[in-house]
Amino acid sequence: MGIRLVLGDITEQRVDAVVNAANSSLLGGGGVDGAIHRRGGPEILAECRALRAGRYGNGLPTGRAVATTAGRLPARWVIHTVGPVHSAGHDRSALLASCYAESLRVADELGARSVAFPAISTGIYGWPMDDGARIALTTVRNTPTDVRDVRFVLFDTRAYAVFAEVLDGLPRQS
Ligand code: AR6
Repeated sequence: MGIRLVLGDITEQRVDAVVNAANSSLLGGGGVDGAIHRRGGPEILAECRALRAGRYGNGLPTGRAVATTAGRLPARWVIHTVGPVHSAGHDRSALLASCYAESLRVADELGARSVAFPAISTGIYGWPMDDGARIALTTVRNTPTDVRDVRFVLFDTRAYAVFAEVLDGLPRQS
């Protein structure tokens, strides 16, 4: 599997699946979530509402992932995952790692070969970028998957530089 870093907007990525940094309600929000629903149109929200009316009546738990259509985005699916809110007192890293691993598991179920990830939890949910990048890159590198192309889409040059430094420091793949 190849990992690439891209500076840009995740809603513009031509990939099989785009991952959304959602919240448990699945009903939208700000940041990546707001951008995906705005650009993707109402079909995505309609499927999210259907999930809430069915399997996820109590919302999507933190660390889990579920797929919908990508609506008008240049992708086939949106994989919604719920990152943990950063906490100075509690180590929630395993939940953040789970977002990446579960998203890849859902991508495999869909048959997706290319997936674009945002830096989950590093915006409104307050996760420090360097730690968020380390968890993102090590989890994706170590998760067995049929996905061939994993793209991290970073919104600004600082996030891109942090991801690039962490990626450079990872042990080479065997
Ligand atoms: N493309 C790529 N990256 C982006 C984009 C974009 N269009 N927009 C923001 N980012 P956030 P979270 C970056 O806040 O921290 C929502 O309200 C951003 O700079 O989108 O997981 C949800 O509904 C940051 O580095 O997600 C939840 O309530 C990263 O994406 C909550 O926010 C993630 O920022 C989730 O918070």
